[in-house]
This record gives sequence, structure tokens and C-alpha cells, in this order.
Amino acid sequence: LCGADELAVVSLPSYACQRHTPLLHHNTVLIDALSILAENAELSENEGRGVAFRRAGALLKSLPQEIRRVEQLRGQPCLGDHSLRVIKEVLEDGVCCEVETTKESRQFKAMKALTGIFGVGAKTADRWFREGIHTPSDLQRSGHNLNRAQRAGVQYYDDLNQPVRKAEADAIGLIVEKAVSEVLPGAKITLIGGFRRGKETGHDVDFLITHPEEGREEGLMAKVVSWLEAQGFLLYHKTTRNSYLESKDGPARPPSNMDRFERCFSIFRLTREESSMLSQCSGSRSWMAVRVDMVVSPYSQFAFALLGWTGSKLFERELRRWAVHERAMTLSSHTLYDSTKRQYLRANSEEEIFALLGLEYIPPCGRNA
Ligand code: DGT
Ligand code: MG
Repeated sequence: LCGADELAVVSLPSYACQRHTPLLHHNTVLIDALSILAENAELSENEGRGVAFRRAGALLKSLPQEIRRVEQLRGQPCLGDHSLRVIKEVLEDGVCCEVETTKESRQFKAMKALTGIFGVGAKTADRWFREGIHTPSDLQRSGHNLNRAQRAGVQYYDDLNQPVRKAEADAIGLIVEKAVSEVLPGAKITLIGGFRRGKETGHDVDFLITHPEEGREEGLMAKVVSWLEAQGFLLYHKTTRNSYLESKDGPARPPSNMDRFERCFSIFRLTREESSMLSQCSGSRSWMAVRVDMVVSPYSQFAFALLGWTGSKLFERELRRWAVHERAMTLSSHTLYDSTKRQYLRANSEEEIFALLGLEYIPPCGRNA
């Protein structure tokens, strides 16, 4: 007879898009340890290594019970030697040396602080680190020329590094809804990203905007942004244009993860009036800066955009990997292309896309991989 600890857990399927990954799970300590190593790999631009740790973490998130002994994981996919070593060490010693060393390393701390500046990626942060710049204050003292996004990032650093709460996301939703209905009646907005997956906080608020009449969404972003700006809601914005071209006999370009919708990266000025819960405003200030992303999609691509922008990032990656390797299809936030039939597959809902991919439907709350 074996105790509950000894019971083998049923083997889970290997792609995260084949299983439910809830927000709340049973192995937080293990997942936190793997996340530090994933983050460190990503900050060192070692994408493959980062993905391996993320996949291992996501597998643990899907498990229906707490793991107490590494043997319970026998037969599970997604767990490489390195991840298993980390898990074993945490289970046996309470902590993993490599994780602790990483957390305490000057480089990791500096890279986190610097990439925490809006507009600063790992490459730039690494260059600055090697020049002896470790914090946003060092950066300001250095006299480096910053671009417009980075200047806003430094200016609103503290606010933008506070988690955005659901109440604030909803308050911003009302503002964007008002903007959209003022400039194009009938257009609709959907809260996407982490909040759609049920998260209570996020690093930003993401919205998808469309109009049921195909074509009416053209030029919409510029109008929405002008309206928001005139009303004093925007501290920063940058719109990138949609340059997506669909051709009849195949993707017009090599498939890419970056999509080509009209998209606006912005920083909102949210006042106490708009959100009654601004306790995190510092001192006497009556407003806070919040990162907001808006994406406009034509109605015919709405289901793909919704699926592509709900995340999580790993879940999206797994969907695309499943599509290519298991179905010979190319999935993007615009379309699904079937390489065998040499045609685009239409879909009006996320459920239809999962069905076309031969997958059980996973609702947004189960996509927290
Ligand atoms: P958060 O904001 O930290 O709580 O977490 P999420 O999951 O909302 O992450 P976020 O805001 O970075 O992105 C939301 C989702 O949108 C993400 O899961 C994948 C998707 N996404 C973000 N950027 C891009 C992009 O450039 N292209 C495409 N296709 N999707 C993107
Ligand atoms: Mg987000």
C-alpha cells in the first residue's frame, strides 16, 4: 500500500493547448522557482531555455494536486533534466541553489529593473548594464539619449511597475468604450489579455476593437486616439499600422508571431473620479499612469484576434506549435492556413478555431499556461 504521496498522477498531454491551466494551482513554490530561471533565460535572450522552463512550469500548473516527491512526476511530459533537478532540490531542501543565486545576482536585478522601464528591451538593458547602469536612477544620471517611449517609461516608472487591478481595468474599459462609441457607433470593444483569463491584476490593460460591418474599422484607431487625447486621457501613445496582406494561395509572408493589426501602445492618465479605488496613487496625487494596449481588427478576423490576444503568451506559442507540427497548419492572430488543403480556414468563434485545430475547447480561464 502506498500513501497519497506515492500515488502516480495521470500523465498529462504535452501541449499546453491540450489541457486546462487554471489561474490557481497546487505547486506555487515549484512554479515560482522555475519562473525565476525562465525569466533569467529570457533576459539573457536565451529563448529556447526560457521556453523549456515555462513549459515545465505550465505542466505543474495543470496538475490536480501538490507534488511532494519528484517520483510522482514520472511519465509527465515537458520536464527536462534541468527542470527536474530544480524541482527535486526545492522539494528536498526547500530552495534551489541556482534559483537563489540568480535572484541575488546583480545582473538579474539590474536587468529586471531596466527592462521594467517601458520601451526598454533585453538588448538595450544589457548594453546599459555593461556600462555600469543598474537602475533607472543610474540611467537618468548617465545622460543617455532616450527615445520618446523610454522617456515616458522613466517618467512614470513607479506607477507602471505597480500591478493594474481589475477595477482599474474596468474603469479604463468604460473610457475606451465611450471613445469608441463617440467616433464610430456600433463598434465594440472586448477586454483581452490576462484580465480576460480571470487575472485579478496585470501589467497592462488590453482591448480589442472591431465593427460588425467589415471595413468600417478602417481608420478607427486614429479617431479613438484623437478623442482620448482631446479629453486628456493620454500621457503617451504610439500607433503602429496594420500592414497585413492576405493572398489567395498562401501566406503573403513567412508566418510571423508579430501581428499586423493597427495597434496602439499607450499610457493612460486615470483619475480618482474614474476609478474610485486609486489607493495606490502616491501622496496627494489624484491620478495614476496605466499601460493600455488597443488593437483594431476587421470583423472577419475577430475570432483569430480574440484567440491570439487572450494569451497567455505560452498558450499562444503552444497553439501555433500544435497547429504546425500536428496539423500542418499556420495559425496567426489573423487566420488559419491549412498547408495540406492550401487554403485559409474561416472561423467565427474561438470554439470553431479549436475545432478546426482538432482540439477540445479551452475557455480563457483555462489558458493560464
Ligand atoms: P499581463 O498584462 O502581464 O497581465 O499579461 P497578459 O497575458 O495580458 O500579457 P500581455 O499584456 O503582454 O499580452 C496579452 C496577450 O496578447 C499575450 O498573451 C499575447 C498577445 N500579444 C502581446 N503582444 C503581441 C504581439 O505583438 N503580437 C501578437 N500576435 N500577440 C501579442
Ligand atoms: Mg496584458
